[in-house]
Amino acid sequence: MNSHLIVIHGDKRVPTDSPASIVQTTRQGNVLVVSLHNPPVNALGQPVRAGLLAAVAEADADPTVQAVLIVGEGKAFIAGADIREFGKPPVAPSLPEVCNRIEASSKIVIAAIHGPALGGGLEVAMSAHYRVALPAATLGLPEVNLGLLPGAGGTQRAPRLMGVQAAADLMLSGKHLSAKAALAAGLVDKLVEGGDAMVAGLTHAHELLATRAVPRRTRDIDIADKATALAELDALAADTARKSRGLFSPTKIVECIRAAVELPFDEGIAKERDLFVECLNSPQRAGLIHAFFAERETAKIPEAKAAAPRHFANIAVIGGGTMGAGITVSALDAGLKVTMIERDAESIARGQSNVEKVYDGLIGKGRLSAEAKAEIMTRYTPGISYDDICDADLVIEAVFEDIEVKKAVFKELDRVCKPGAVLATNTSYLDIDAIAAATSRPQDVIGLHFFSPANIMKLLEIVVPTTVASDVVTTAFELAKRLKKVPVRAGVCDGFIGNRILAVYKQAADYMMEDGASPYEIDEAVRGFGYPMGPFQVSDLAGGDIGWATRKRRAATRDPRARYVEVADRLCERGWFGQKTGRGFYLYPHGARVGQADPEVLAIVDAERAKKGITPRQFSADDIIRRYMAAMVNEGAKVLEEGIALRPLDIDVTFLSGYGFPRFRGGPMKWADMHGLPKVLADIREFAKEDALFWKPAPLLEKLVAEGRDFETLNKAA
Ligand code: 3H9
Repeated sequence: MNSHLIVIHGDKRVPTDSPASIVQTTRQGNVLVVSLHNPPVNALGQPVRAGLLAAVAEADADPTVQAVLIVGEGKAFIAGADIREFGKPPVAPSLPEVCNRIEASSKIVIAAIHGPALGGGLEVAMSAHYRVALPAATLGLPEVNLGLLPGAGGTQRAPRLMGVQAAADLMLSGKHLSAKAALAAGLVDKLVEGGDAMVAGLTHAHELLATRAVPRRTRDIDIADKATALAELDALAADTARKSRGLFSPTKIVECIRAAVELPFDEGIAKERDLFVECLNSPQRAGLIHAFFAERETAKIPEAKAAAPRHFANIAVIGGGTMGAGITVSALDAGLKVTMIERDAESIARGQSNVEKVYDGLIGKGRLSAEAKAEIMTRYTPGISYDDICDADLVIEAVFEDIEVKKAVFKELDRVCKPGAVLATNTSYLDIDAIAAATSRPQDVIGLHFFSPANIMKLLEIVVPTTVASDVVTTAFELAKRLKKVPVRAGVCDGFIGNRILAVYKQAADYMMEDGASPYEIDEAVRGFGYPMGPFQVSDLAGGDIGWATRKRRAATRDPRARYVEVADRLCERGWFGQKTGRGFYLYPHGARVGQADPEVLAIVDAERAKKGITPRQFSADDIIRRYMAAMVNEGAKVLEEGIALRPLDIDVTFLSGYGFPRFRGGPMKWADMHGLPKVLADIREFAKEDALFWKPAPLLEKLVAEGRDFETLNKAA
């Protein structure tokens, strides 16, 4: 018995320095089985680390132990470091220390992997001397997705086990390898088809002991052909710097791998530690980890406690245009049956062809077989009569964005659909309370706002009208899960969460354009912030006519005192709707997808300025971002205080998943917290000197600043 004092609980022996049930050691003959039980995913929190350290010490001190087997209970082997600990003061023992101790053990150590072995989880496995996997195992080093690098020896051990290129690919992509792929890559020694981790691990341990196997330490493996590896790393470093678009950790990962090739193991580990700490302290880590948890929080809604989802298997989609077809593909991909309804034979043929086009595209790229497409299409039924959907469990309307057209559709749905069917509208702006009121069953009506292309975009705004039943809301969240979407609960208002806030920061961009910044300067500044595109490029991609229709619809209710920029209207009047017409804010000669600056657009902007007597002034990239973000955050705060969004994190996820907001900044509200709410409010007050109506500070923002709080306090309170 060693100094960590092992207490006997029945046949379970539990280290006293870890909570009783988290790390358990059991003797199976001469093998010490160390099983981790830290639900939900066996993350390597402090008690787990302490328990592992104690278990190895126990094994080393006990001459009757000849092998150690590490297994995880539940679904995961180990999903990595406990992400919730990052940003808090570190508590010993550190994970690198635990991994080094496992590797140094005088007894052979085997890891038996039956589920996710990710990040620190794979680092533990790579520190073991032997690895066996079951078919459901997934192995990866996804730290890059959290703004980190593998910091417990992963950058040094993975290249030794699987080669420099494969290890770099694993770490830079963050992808998870299947058990088979991990075997092929040399990450595991053996794939066992049947049984559980304990049986597979014990069997392997006994086989190893029978052959008198000794500890086989990954640190002792030589990296072959170092000269070639270093040349490959030079190319990789250049490629990574180009592709990582402002991300911090990918280039550091490459530096660590270089250290693995050039330096002795312990020096490589020291280098990895330094660079890991740099990543840990970077704001990108905070933003990316916020995004990770926020995406899991949005499904936690008040209705979940009150009501189980309704059953659904048969979906109906009304409308076969771009949106309807995208929604249909999304549902078919999730294994659901879909009936698509259009008004006549010609329209439904077009709808079906829109669906088939998606699959044919995948076949063309070699990502789908013709047989797989045929199987998918057996679940698709075209129809031109509402009576064809009397059995549908859930209907999604995706017709023309006009309230009267939508109300007429819902009257028909009310007439034909079975009692209890969920009736959803895909409107992106309209009043869903009014649509619900057009039926005799407003409790069944909800908004499902998909984003285009609906089969690809992750965001699904679930818009909850006042009259809807709780189980309809939970059904919508269940559907999102089936479709692998990121759901966000929103209340009813013009534009819900996303488009409402978008309309305001787009306005701020228009004001800057009229006051002196060119649309190209604004787009460049926004790209520099981390967006893939600027607002004027987005407008050209979406089609200028869409925004034009919205502006016309809003014209009657627009505050007459509000400033209105007419540049986009001038372009639309000329038929310049963006990419699809060959010009918009940019020129797209010969169908080009990347636009060129257009002097005629600049002349139109100048003419508009002159008309209003505006003398153009300079805006730096920083000026542009300050206004752009202040408008976004201020409207976000208004959306929160009106209860349109449940929590600031719901706004963050909306913009991360649906509007291209740079993930490493965590979302607009997280950005505001990190930037400092007092600074955001001070900017708004300064801008209000020019236009007090537009730059009216949200009372919630003022309140938070006055109380010294931030948006995170609201996330925590919810
Ligand atoms: C790392 O290891 C750094 C080291 O290299 C160096 C250290 C020095 N920690 O996703 P799910 C929670 S960095 C804490 O819904 P699934 C999650 O929030 C880490 N919590 O389930 C959720 O909680 P709740 C590298 C974690 O079945 C619950 O578990 N590892 C962690 O769809 C269920 O999660 C990664 O990046 C964690 N590490 O997917 C892996 N992981 O129920 C991150 C999960 O309260 N994890 N939670 O909402 C994943 O990719 C997925 O969670 C996994 C399961 C595939 C494992």
